[in-house]
Amino acid sequence: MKDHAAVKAALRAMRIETPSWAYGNSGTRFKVYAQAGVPRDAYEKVADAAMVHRLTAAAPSVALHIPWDRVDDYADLARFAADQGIRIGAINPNVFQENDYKLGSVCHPDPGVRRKAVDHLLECVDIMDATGSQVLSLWFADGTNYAGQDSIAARQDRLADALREVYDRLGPDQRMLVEYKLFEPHFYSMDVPDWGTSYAHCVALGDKAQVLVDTGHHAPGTNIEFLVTVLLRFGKLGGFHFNSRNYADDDLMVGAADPFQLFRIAHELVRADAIRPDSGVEYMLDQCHNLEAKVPALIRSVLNVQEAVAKALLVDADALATAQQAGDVLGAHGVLMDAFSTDVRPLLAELRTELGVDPDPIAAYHASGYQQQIETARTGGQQAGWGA
Ligand code: LRH
Ligand code: MN
Ligand code: MN
Repeated sequence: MKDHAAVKAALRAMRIETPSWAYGNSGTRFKVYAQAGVPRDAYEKVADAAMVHRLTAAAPSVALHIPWDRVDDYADLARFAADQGIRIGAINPNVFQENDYKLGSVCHPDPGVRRKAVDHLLECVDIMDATGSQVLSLWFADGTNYAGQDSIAARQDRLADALREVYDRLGPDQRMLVEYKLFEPHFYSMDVPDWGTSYAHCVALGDKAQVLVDTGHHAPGTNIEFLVTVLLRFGKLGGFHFNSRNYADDDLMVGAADPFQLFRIAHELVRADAIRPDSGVEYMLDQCHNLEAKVPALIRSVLNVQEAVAKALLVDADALATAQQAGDVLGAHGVLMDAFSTDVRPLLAELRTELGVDPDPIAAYHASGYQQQIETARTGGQQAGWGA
């Protein structure tokens, strides 16, 4: 049996970043559902993120999406976050929601549109400087719908040029993470469809460029823990956008559909000692909560990640190595399954008590009166940014 104190120490150090956009109203392609009490601006999103951190002691930063979270004074927003006990995490530029970007952003055939997109990315590095953020989180909706619509090769060249210009603008402590996505919004070709494309561009750029794995962005059946392991091996895993999927980019609560997949990913991360905050791997959520209340959904998501990681930390690495070495297939698999089958909730409750937070953060949220408070105080909440 693994030493519980060591497991708790690792969990105590682990940080999970929540996304500002998960606090806003969202929906499906067909309808955005307004909820009472959702934030009206970036400050209120930061306040909600701080509430998640107060209750979990595990989510000390919030990612921003620009321009969804545009404010007059980013240093002031960072100060507000610090007053609330959290900090600004990754900055996510948005180059997918203007008419100009219909045919792409940094890969657009028109150099004028490309210039506009790159200028926005550079502006986001300025926002990193102002907020103290060290992570630029890039995702491009660029692609084509029809064979022959544009040159795939030329688009790769344009992508490389844009990434290079932004990379060269990064400060010494700043990194760029390049996210990929199999399909959507484009259906014939995406310009960064997979981790291989992202990896190749990051290698060409240098050490400050790494791959971002969004767990919802793969073909069904993709072995995500395999690609995570390969990226870790080459020092190119920059971070995650955690969420859960059944069919496509569902953006449901991490660990909801397949907690075993999350555990398998966590096992590879623990094996590589990548849970530590200084490991260089960012643990971020990328979700939207269409039906459920947002703040408790984010709390639940943080708990789901902690549960998967706790189980992974309980894997008896020596027994596993011995079984693997001996070619004991069932024995090795059994070691993993023993850990996965462990109920880690008591251990996590104990950890929370030690950290001075309620052992049941969701119950604590409902008892706190926060939901009633925001519903009374906030009217006309902001849409997360996308949707109908
Ligand atoms: C794209 C994506 C990307 C965006 C976010 C809102 O599907 O995963 O990370 O920035 O959703
Ligand atoms: Mn994402
Ligand atoms: Mn996505």
